[in-house]
Amino acid sequence: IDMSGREVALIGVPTDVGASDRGASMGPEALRVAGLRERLQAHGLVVHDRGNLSGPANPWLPPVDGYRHLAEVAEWNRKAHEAVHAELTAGRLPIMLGGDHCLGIGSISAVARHCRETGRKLRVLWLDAHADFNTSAITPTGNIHGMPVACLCGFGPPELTGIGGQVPAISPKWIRQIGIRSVDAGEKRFVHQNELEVFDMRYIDEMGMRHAMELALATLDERTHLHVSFDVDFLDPDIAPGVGTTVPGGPTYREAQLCMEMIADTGRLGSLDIVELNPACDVRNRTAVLAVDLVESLFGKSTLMRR
Ligand code: HAR
Ligand code: MN
Ligand code: MN
Ligand code: MN
Repeated sequence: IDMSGREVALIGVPTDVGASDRGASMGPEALRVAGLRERLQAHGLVVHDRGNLSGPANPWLPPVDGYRHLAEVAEWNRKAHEAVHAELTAGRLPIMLGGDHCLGIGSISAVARHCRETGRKLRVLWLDAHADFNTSAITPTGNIHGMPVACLCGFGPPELTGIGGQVPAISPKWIRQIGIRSVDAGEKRFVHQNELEVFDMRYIDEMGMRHAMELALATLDERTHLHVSFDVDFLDPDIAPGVGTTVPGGPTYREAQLCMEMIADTGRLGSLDIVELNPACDVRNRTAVLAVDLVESLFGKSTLMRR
């Protein structure tokens, strides 16, 4: 798949209001310092760096009624939604640089709206250690970065579920989760109840990344828009220490590369989030460099073998 000539837009969304560790707000700049723009350009992509959106400061308050910083999370997500939607409408491929994963609400609701407007089907690949399917009733923390998948499926406060003008924004049937290995007790029941398709680490251990991705990418066609929501804590912390919520036992370097390469091979990638990178936890920006390396593969970094 040759992506050269394709226009992409980098949208920095520097906030950590959805998390309980500070620092994901520095993610966009760390990805730029790691050479994201230059590496994509080297593959022939036409890159527009839109700089960073601005929004409310992190008030650093405890949760209220099961949500921490709900008003601030809603404001950042409304802004992310509009920015992502504008790029899609203009025919560009948006890459949202988070920021914590609460921003998946704004980004993916924009992609869903674009798909409604253009008669496309949507498939969301959620690469993460976490299912992010909590609600205010079951969250152990109140952190909204643990809730974006539930909010997108219509389970959440109207300030978040209503972004993009249709509730729910997406169906659980459109989602494939990969790399999952930390799910809270109530969240686990809710994931099963809603029949989310999850390729957890046990599945990847037993069946391999190749088989997991074959199933996650099955039944795509030329009308499918593929959105990848890449939470950097998907990766094993041995190779990716720069996240606030590390969970041991994640994909290795090669497993993660294969995952990205198989997505690239579909030729259906239409939008991307890179979230939860936390430079305050990183070691000399190595996690940002790794994330950029994986994103290159997502855009078809050439291998020697022609398949
Ligand atoms: N499940 C936990 C919670 O709800 C931890 C969620 C952490 N989320 C992220 N993004 N880091 O996946 O608080
Ligand atoms: Mn190349
Ligand atoms: Mn996440
Ligand atoms: Mn996560």
